Formats: sequence, C-alpha cells, structure tokens
Amino acid sequence: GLSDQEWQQVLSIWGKVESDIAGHGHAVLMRLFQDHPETMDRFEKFRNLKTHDQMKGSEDMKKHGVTVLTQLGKILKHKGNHEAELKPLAQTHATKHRVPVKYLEFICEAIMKVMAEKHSADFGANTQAAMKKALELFRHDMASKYKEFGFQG
Ligand code: HNN
Repeated sequence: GLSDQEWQQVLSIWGKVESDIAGHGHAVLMRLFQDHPETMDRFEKFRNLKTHDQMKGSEDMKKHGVTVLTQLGKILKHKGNHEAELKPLAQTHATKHRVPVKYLEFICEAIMKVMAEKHSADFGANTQAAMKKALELFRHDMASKYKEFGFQG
C-alpha cells in the first residue's frame, strides 16, 4: 500500500488534474489511442475517428475523457479502500467491454505521460513514484476483481 504521505502527494497532484479534467481526459485518450490504436476497438463510438485532427475535435472523446478521469479520481480518493467503487467498474469492464489488464496498463502510462507534460514543475520524482504506486494498486485490484468475474484479462 501507500503511506499517508504518498496518498497526500497523489491527491494533491490530482487536484491539478481536476482543474481541467476535460483537457486532461482528452489528452489521455489521444495518447492512449495514438500509442495503442488497438485500444480504440473497444469503443463503438470512436471507431470512426481516423486522424489526429478528428480525435482532437471530437466532443465525444472529450466527454468520455471526463468520465474516465472522474471515475479514477473517485477511486484514488478512497486511498486504497476502493472495493465498493472498483467492483461495478471491474464488472462492466470484464464482462461487457472486455478490457484486458494490458489496456489498463496502457492507460496508466498515458496518464503518467500527460501529467508529466502538463505539470512538470509539480510532478517531481517522489510524486511520480507515488502516483505510479497508486495506479499500480488500481490495476492490481482491477485484475483480481476481473478474475472473480471469470475474466482472465
Ligand atoms: O461501466 C460502464 O460501462 C459505464 C461507462 C464507462 C465508465 C464510467 C466506461 C466504458 C465504456 C462504455 C462507454 C459508454 O457506454 O459510453 C467502454 C466501452 N469504458 C469502455 C471501454 C474501455 C476502457 Mn472505461 N474506463 N468506462 C468508465 C469509466 C472508467 C474507466 N475503459 C477504460 C479503459 C482503460 C478502457 C480500454 C481502452 C477505463 C478506465 C481505466 C477507467 C478509469 C477507472
């Protein structure tokens, strides 16, 4: 788990993400789809987006970015006691969307990259390490919930 201080670092930098959650969410999804185009196949509504400019102009993508980061923020604020938040999310992502654990890893990488780009001054080595731990905990607990739902991920 993370120490109190690590959670403090995570939630403090997350406050900066929340100051423009739509901008961050859109950037994270752009990054994810550019680095790992196969992840787009999970979304009926994004399959028509082919070019960088189309993605950049997509209100749908912006909206979904808000959904993803808002959900992740709720989870982080539970500081690891996130069972109740995680369970329904793991259920839909395992049984309905069938999002492999690998894709969770990809989006966590994209989140780290976007935060480093947008907040280089406030995202020093310690904060980065704390954020990485928090995202690893999220992924780890998602993966074990996946197994409970019979999805090997
Ligand atoms: O659970 C749900 O189905 C509600 C919609 C939702 C939420 C709250 C989705 C979602 C959908 C349904 C979109 C719709 O109906 O508008 C789909 C197709 N996700 C996907 C697919 C892939 C995907 Mn995710 N999500 N999500 C959330 C919330 C949070 C959330 N999703 C995630 C990843 C990595 C992928 C694969 C590319 C993802 C993450 C990491 C998070 C944040 C906890």
